Amino acid sequence: MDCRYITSALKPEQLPDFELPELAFIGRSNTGKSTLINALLGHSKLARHGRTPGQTQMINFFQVAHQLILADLPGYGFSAIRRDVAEQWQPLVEAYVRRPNIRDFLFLVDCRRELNDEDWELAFILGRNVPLYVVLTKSDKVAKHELHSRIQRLQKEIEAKGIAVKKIVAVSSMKRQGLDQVREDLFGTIIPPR
Ligand SMILES: Nc1nc2c(ncn2[C@@H]2O[C@H](COP(=O)(O)OP(=O)(O)O)[C@@H](O)[C@H]2O)c(=O)[nH]1
Ligand SMILES: [Mg+2]
Repeated sequence: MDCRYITSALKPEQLPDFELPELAFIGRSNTGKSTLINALLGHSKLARHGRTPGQTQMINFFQVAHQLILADLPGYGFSAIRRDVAEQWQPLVEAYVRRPNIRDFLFLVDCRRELNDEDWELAFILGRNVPLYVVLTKSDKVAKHELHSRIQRLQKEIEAKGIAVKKIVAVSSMKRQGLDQVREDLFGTIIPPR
């Protein structure tokens, strides 16, 4: 299957226009966005794993099988550490989310974390465009029953906030769990190799 890196955008004016449908991977730094993109595509290092969270404030675009665009968005949640970096994030992401070819937002949350005000604010903004596809990452880090109650609790919290959600799924890129579900829900006819 043909998967390739297309381009990166550092500034709003560098955002490309695509005709193809696009899936946006968005979440805090270190939630596993890049690892999930690689795992979904059966690729070991197409999207780069960040060693230094918050350093690269770029959106990286990948094309899959000439049919789909995947966008790896820069993480957030480090404003206390690097104010200058955080200030680049907002205008870029605000311009990004308005692009009409975005089909789904994959909102990634580490399954061991609670959402804070910053997460809720973003979820609200994203959910206004398209119902969110919520992905609880690193499911290998918690017991099954814990994961189950985490999903149920999150579902209630999201409903209470009035945020539109398509689905909540749990994945482990490391143990390769939940990946088939995500592909089935969002990849359409594209079937990447196992
Ligand atoms: N245990 C576990 N670790 C993971 C998983 N996915 C990613 N990680 C680790 O989490 C860290 C951050 O991952 P990365 O993909 O760079 O996160 P990003 O900043 O959101 O792109 C890395 O050390 C990964 O190896 C997973 O499914 N399970
Ligand atoms: Mg990354």
